[in-house]
Amino acid sequence: MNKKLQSALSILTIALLIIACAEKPNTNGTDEGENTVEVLKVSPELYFSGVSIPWGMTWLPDGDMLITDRSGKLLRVKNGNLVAEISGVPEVLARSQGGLLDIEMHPDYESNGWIYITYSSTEGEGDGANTAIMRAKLENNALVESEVLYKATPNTSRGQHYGSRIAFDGDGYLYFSIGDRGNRDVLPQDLSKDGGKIYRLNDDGSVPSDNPFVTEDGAIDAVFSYGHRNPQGMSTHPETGRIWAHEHGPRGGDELNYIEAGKNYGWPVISYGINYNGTSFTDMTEKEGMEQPKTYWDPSIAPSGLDFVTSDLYPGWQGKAIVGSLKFNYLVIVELDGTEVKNRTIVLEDIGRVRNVKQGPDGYIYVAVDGAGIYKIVPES
Ligand SMILES: [Ca+2]
Repeated sequence: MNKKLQSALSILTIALLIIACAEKPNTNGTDEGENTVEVLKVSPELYFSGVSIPWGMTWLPDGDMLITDRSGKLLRVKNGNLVAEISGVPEVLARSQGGLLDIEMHPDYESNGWIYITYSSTEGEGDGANTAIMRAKLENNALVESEVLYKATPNTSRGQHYGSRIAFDGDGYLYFSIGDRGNRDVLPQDLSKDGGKIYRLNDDGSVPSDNPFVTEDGAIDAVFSYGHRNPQGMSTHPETGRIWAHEHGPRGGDELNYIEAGKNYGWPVISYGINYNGTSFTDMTEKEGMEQPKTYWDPSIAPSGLDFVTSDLYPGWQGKAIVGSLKFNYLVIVELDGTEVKNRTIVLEDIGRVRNVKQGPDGYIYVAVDGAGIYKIVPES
C-alpha cells in the first residue's frame, strides 16, 4: 500500500471513530482517559447500622439524618445514633421491591417544612399496590399535615419496579420516578398509563402548566418523560439544575440518562440489553424519536442511588456523578463533560449492596448498604 493511501485510510479511520464515539453512548471502563479519581484513597466508616434496606436518606437543618427503611420505618439519626422512629409514616405494602422508598426535603425546607416521600401504596383500585408520593411536615418526631400528591393506578400484585426516587430541579419543580411494574409491553410507551415514567409536579402536587403532555389528549398531565424501565437513581446537577436518572435495564442494559421534557427513553423498543434468561426481546439499540443513554453498563451493575459531588473533601471527584451498584458491591464515579460521559471509575470495591449514595450537608459522602447500614466515606490524607 502506498503512503498516501495509507495516511488517507488512517484519517478515514480516525474520522469514523470520532463519528462512532459521537453517536454511541460512551461505555469507557476504568482505564480510559485522564484519571484523577484513582489518586484519592477513601475508606468507609460505619456511621449507622440499625437499618436493613436503607432506601432513602436526607438531612434536617440541624444535621440529623432521616433514613427510610424499605420495611416501612422512618428513622431519625443524630451523629450516627438513633434518636427516634418517626411516627405517622404512610402505610406501605412492604413486599418484594415495594415498601417505604425515597425521601427528600423541599429545597426551601427551612421556610416551609415540607418533606416528600415515595412508597408502595395499596390505596385505590385493584389488588396489590402502586407507587405514591406524599408530603408531610415533621413535628415532635411525627409526620403531620400529610397529603398524598400522586398515586399511580391501577394497583398490581406484581412486586417489581416501583422505582422510586425523588428530586427537585433548579427551578423548584418536583420529579419522581415510577418503574414499569413488570408490565413492559403495556405501560412505558403508553402516555395514558402510569408506570415506566418520570413525573413532574409543582411542590404542592398540582401540574405545571408547561408540562410536555398537558395538551395531548388522553396523556397523563404529570408525565415528564417516558420509556423508562426502573429508575432507582435520580439527582439534580448542581450547576445546571437539570435532572439526571439511571435505570435498571435488562441484562446488559442499565442506563444513565439526561432527562428532558417529553422525551422517550425507548424502553422496551430499544435497549442494549437482553432478557435475564438470555433470550432477546429487541434487536434495536436505536430508533428515531428515542433517546440514547449517556452511558450503559454491560454487564448490568443494578444501579441504585445517584448524586453529584461538589465537596472539596474529595479532590478529583468534584463535578462527577456517583452511582451505587447493588450487584457488584461498589460505587462508580462517572466523569461528565456537559451532558456526555467521559469515563467511569470503580471505587469502594466490596463495600456491599449499595442501595443509595448521597453527599451530606457536612460535605461527606454517605453510602447506604443493604444489611449493613450507612457508611461515611472518609478520604485518607
Ligand atoms: Ca433507554
